[in-house]
Amino acid sequence: MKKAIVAMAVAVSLAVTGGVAMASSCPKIIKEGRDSAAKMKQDDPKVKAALVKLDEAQKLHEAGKHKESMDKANEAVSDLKKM
Ligand SMILES: [Cu+2]
Repeated sequence: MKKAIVAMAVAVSLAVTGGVAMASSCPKIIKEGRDSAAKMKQDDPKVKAALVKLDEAQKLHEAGKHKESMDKANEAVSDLKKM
């Protein structure tokens, strides 16, 4: 029983630190997207669409929805990489 409690405590602390790492990852990915978009044609509809996604990611990050934020930001970054 004691082992189970220790295992749970470890799992919880891993989840917490993982959450913190994720929270600081969104701005990094958003910045990466903005940096690559800045080097491209600003009037390209695909660049504009990616920037809209990055704005959404920023809002999601501020709302504390880091998982959704990172998904959006990664989507924008991979869109930009395809160009
Ligand atoms: Cu975040």
